[in-house]
Amino acid sequence: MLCFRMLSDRQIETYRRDGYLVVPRLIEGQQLADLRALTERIVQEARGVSANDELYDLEATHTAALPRVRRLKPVIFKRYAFFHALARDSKITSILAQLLGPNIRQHGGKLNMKSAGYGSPVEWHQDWAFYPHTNDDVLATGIYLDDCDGDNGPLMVLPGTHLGPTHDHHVGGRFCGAMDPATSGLDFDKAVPLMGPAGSMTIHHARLVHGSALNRSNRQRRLLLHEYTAADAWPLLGVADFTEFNSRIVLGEPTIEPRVVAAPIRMPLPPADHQGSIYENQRGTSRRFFETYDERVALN
Ligand SMILES: O=C(O)CCC(=O)C(=O)O
Repeated sequence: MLCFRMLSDRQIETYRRDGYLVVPRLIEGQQLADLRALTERIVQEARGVSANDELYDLEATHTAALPRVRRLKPVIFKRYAFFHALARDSKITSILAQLLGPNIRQHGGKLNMKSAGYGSPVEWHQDWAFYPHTNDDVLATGIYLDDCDGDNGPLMVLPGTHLGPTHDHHVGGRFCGAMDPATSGLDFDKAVPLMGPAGSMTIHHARLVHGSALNRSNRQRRLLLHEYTAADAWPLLGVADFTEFNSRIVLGEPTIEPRVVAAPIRMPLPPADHQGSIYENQRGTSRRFFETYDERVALN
């Protein structure tokens, strides 16, 4: 008999109140080894790639000879059976069902690398600012491929902010995918790092303010992010391909009856000057919170 890890009532209450959870060691053994091996193979295949493409988002210091990959893009879920299956794994969906209900769609996802010594920071933001929906039963999970502690760039969250406003993620009238830390009115000293051994899964609500710092350690930190919605949460930016939209149902059934629940919305329009991954979008930011690799090198 298959036996799934379930959240306790207390964990569900904590998620509703604080907007996040960590489930330690959800992915283990051969499955974790396969995840790491496939990721390493895809990163090695970036040798010879000289610019960002459909699969790779590259560090500014990447060269074709010395591959430095910052992110594997959402196409991994279509191109690799392993990633497709993991996003639907019942170990994950049985937990999601407790938070989102019995019908769930994968919105997207990616695998963020934070390479040892230089892995890029991600500025404070709310995922909701990128993909508002008709209701906010929307969250992201993150599976750590490596042990993650305070030194190798853990995902950091500001508890309870999923119940507050949707912050301005625009600069000069264009979306930039990052909040201005100086005008947000938030106390970033209250940020909580989400840490755990490899295979642990973080969960954060789409409206929760989060970000992560430069990796200053000599250990990499890779995080496989899956974005999920209740099936009746429909994206306000629209559905381009209905068959493809329904192909992303990971649990239960699709619906053509979106549930509409009021939540603060700002549309991510007009699009960012540097449209692409969050790292590209955030190049438009006027004020940064986290130190960048270049700043660190200049200081030393
Ligand atoms: O990789 C990280 O630490 C944060 C990633 C994130 O928040 C995002 O890509 O939306």
